[in-house]
Amino acid sequence: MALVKRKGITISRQLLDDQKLHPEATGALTALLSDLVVAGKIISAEVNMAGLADILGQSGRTNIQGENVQKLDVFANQTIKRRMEQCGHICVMASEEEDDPIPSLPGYEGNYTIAFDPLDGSTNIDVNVSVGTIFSIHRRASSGGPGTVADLLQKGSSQVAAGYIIYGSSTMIVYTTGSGVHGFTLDPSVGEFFLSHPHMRIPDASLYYSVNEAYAPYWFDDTRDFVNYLKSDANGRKPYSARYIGSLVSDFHRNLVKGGIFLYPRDKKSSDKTEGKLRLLYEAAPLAMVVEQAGGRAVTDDGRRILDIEPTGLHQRVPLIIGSQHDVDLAELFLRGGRP
Ligand code: P6P
Repeated sequence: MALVKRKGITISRQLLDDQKLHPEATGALTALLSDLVVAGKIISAEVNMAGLADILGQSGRTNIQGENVQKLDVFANQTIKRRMEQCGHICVMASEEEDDPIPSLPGYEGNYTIAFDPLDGSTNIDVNVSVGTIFSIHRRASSGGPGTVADLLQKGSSQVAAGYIIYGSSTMIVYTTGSGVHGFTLDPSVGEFFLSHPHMRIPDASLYYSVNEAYAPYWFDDTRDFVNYLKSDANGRKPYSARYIGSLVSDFHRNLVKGGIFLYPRDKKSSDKTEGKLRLLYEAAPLAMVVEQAGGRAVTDDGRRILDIEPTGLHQRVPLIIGSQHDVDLAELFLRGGRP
C-alpha cells in the first residue's frame, strides 16, 4: 500500500497558528471553527454513504428559494445547526435552508454569527457530482444576549473567517481568517484533516470559464461579447475551455486551484432573478473573501466589489463574477462597454 504522506499539520494546529497572529484572540473563533470541522466530518461521512443509505432524493419540501429540498440538505442543515447552536460562540445563524434567523440555545450565545449554505449544489448528489458547504463568520454587532438580523446583515469586508467544505473525490476544507487561504484534506482512515494546500493562490491568468450557456439568448450584449471573446483566438490568444459543473463550490474550487473565472450574471429573462441567482450572505461574500485572500477578485456585473455590498436581506441575491484577477479585470472592461 502506498505510504500516505500526511503533512503532519492538522487543521487544529493551523487554527491555533492563525490564532497566534491575533494577540487579542481569546480562542473563541478557533473553538467555533473546530466545531464546524466536526460538522464537516459528519456531513462528509453521510454524503459519501448517500448511495447506500436511504438519504438520496428529495425530502418532499421546498425552501424559501422555491427549490426542492434534498434529504441530504436537511441532514447537513440540521448537523451544522446542532453543532453551532451549542458551541457557545454563536449568537445567531442564517441558513440557505431556513427563512428566518436561527438562534443559539439560550445561555449558549457567543460573540460571532455564522451564515451558511449547508449543501450547495445538492441536486447533483444523486448523480455523484461534488457538492459543498459554504460558511461566513462575522463578529456580532450587538452587545450581548440573543443575536439579531442586524448581526447577520454585515458587509463581506467585515467577515472574520470564511470558507467551504467540498465533498468530492476527497473531502477538503478551504478557509481563511484573513491571513491567506489554506486547504486541508480529510484522511477518512484517521478522521483528521491534514494540510494539503498551504497558502493557496489563484493563478492570475487562467484556462477556464464557467457559465451556464443555456442562458446565452438572454444575456446582455456586454456579457455575450465577453464570453465570446474568451472563446475566440482574438489577438492570437489561446481560447479558454468551458467548465461548468453546476455546483458553485466545485466550479469555484477548480478555478481557485487552476485559475479561471465563474460568472452568474443578470440576464434579460430572469424576472425572478433580477439580481442573478446566487445569494450574497452565504455564497458570494464568503467565496469573495477566499478569492481575494488568494489574489483573485469578486465583483457584480455592474462593477461593485462583492465585499463592499451592504446586505439588505438574509437571502438577497447578487450577480457574481469571481476568479483570476486578469479575467475579472477583463470582464469588467467588457461590462463597462469597453473592448480590448
Ligand atoms: P444553474 C446549485 O443549485 C447552485 O445554487 C450553485 O451551486 C450553482 O452554481 C448554480 O446553482 C447553478 O445554477 O441556473 O446554472 O442551474
